[in-house]
Amino acid sequence: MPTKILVIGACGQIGTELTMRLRQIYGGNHVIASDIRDGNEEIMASGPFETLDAMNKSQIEDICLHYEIDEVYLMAAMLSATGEKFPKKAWSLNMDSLMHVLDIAKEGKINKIFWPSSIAVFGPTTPKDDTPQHTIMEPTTVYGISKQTGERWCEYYHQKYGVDVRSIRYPGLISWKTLPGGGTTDYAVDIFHKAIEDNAYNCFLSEDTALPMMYMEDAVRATTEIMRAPAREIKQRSSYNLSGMSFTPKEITAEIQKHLPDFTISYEPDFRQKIADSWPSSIDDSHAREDWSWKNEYEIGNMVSEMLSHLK
Ligand code: AKB
Repeated sequence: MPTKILVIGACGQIGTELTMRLRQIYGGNHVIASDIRDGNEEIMASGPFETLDAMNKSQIEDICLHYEIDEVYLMAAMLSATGEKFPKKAWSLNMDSLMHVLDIAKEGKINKIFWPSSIAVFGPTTPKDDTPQHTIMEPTTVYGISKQTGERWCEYYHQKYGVDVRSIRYPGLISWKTLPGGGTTDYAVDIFHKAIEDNAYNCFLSEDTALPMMYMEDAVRATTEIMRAPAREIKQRSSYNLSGMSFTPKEITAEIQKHLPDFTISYEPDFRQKIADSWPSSIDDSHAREDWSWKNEYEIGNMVSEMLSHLK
């Protein structure tokens, strides 16, 4: 029997591209897209779609049973910046949805889960450069606290109940196809749109704020690779550090100026600066490289060229 997949949060930044890739791999009818709102035309036309509230366990369960789902990718979440505005909502959405899916797996109704964690699990007391897999984790955002708690639950459900749950700590993700919503790393996508529309960008982070980032192609490939790896290779059942590239607003500006010499940037840091300052500048992902052969393909140079050529 071919694998049947449910993507929860299929219409968000990662969900949209991940769903399309999964449909290429497994076939449109084997990948059920679901979200609280409708998606773009591609998502709606390329396979089944279900309206689903990720906080409603019986809705998730009904869809899993109806479609005989094997794997759930839980992509619904409230990100760091929006989470600071709605802390209780962020906590409920991020935690309830995860606990529902873990419980459905524990009850034997699905076989495998992908759940995204984030570099937001780290905090100001974490070593900033080449942040190791195992280190101090004292996150200061609600989003980060929910991701760190989620990691503990994933490991617990794996050790105690044998649930096959796999996870990646995504850095900031950059894509030309989908827009991010409510994150601190969003500037790294906004900057391309503004560079093309206005030749100028007013950045909400300061020029020297280095953050870990990744091109969406790499992130989607990492996600499908970790899920297809043999279970014995997945040694971290909390979540894996994953690295693509690291840059500051000043560095990405210089790279964009190689293509658009008249592009200018100004800086007006807002509340997101404090969040960014609490996160790592770069990530050591040697465990992912050793355990399931992760390797990034995109650095800042080829990422910027691709972004601009697609958006122009
Ligand atoms: C955010 O900025 O909140 C996210 C993340 C790093 O998880 N992109």
